[in-house]
Amino acid sequence: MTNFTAGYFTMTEQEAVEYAKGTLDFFAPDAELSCKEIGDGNLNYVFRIVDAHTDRSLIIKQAGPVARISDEFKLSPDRNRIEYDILRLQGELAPGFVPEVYHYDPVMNCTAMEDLSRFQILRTALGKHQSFPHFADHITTFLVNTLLSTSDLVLGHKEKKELVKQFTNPELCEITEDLVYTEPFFHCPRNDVFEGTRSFVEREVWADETLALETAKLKFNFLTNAQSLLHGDLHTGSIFVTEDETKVIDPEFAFYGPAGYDIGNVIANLIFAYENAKATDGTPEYQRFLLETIEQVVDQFKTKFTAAFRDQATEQVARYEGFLEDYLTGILQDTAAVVGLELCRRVIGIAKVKDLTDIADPERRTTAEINCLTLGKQLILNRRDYQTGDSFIAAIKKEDTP
Ligand code: SR1
Ligand code: MG
Repeated sequence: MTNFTAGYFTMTEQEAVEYAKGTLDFFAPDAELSCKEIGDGNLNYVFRIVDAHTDRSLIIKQAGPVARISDEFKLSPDRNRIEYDILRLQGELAPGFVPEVYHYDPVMNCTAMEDLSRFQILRTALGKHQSFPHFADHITTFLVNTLLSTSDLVLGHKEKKELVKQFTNPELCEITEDLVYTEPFFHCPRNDVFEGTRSFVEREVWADETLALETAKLKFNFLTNAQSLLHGDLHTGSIFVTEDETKVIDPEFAFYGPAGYDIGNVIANLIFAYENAKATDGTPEYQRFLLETIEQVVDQFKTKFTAAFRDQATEQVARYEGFLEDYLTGILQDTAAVVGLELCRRVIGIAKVKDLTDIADPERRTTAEINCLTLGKQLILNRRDYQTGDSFIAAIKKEDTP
């Protein structure tokens, strides 16, 4: 019998079955359990456990001591506590948009949660050129509900500061500070640039001092602007979809930061899907679906945020004439900048996206990557110019090659 209470170790599939049987009040005593480790992210082990008698299943997600992508990243397994806490909070703020969590274990640093196997990862589905007409509506509801409700606009300021403490996440934030805001913008040894794209990066990114200065300003915004409780890593690999439902997973990077960080990640990763679609001969209808979704994410976020603010804001001074407009302008400006940063970092930095790396033809991959970098620079440098969905679309279409 394995002892799961004496100290932390990373589980094998067999130990995960034993853990589920002995520790979780989920399966019947006569359950016939099997397990497969299905994690394909950078940081964790994900065990799917199924009872052959009933087909009931659950997920045990265990934080590993180092990142799977590289053991240079040493990470506190406490991120699993953060993930459990925020999934419960997001489940209250945005019901139906996150998996149900059943159990958290601070010794084994694992969380048991709902199995979403009937869903697909959005990045994978978009790679197969599948459309999700309700996605913009769903994700903007999730964004508004989580970002507005955790801000000083709505929460009492002492209550908000308690949440800031609870979700202080220095190690995971450091990864973002390094991989998103710093390393891509100088010749850092950890970068990983595709050969065809390299000369463009050297000339247009690493040699651009104006760009470097703007990224420095943005990094300090990320470090200091405790505006909303963020998901912190809201790319299309952190989103599960069916035709009718959307669930946001993997919030282990959660912390208090600029609201535009989450919105910008969603948009940038839809742009990766768009670049992939162009490079892999996605139909015009499919490309149009992606552009319309991007436009709707921006515009529906603004509309829903405005309505929810009018309904929920409790801070007296936030209701002064013009305040909401100024606040939203700031969020959209941060959004545009983060779209730009994410577009650049996934091309230049160590953490890649399949949308680009799966483009088999080297010339097409280079074109897609250079489009991302050109657009990324434009959005970082001119972030004040992107306040509407159609302004984002105009910028994206400018990079379209004939
Ligand atoms: C070391 S972790 C690399 C990346 O994977 C995560 O999903 C985050 O996006 C992070 O930047
Ligand atoms: Mg993740």
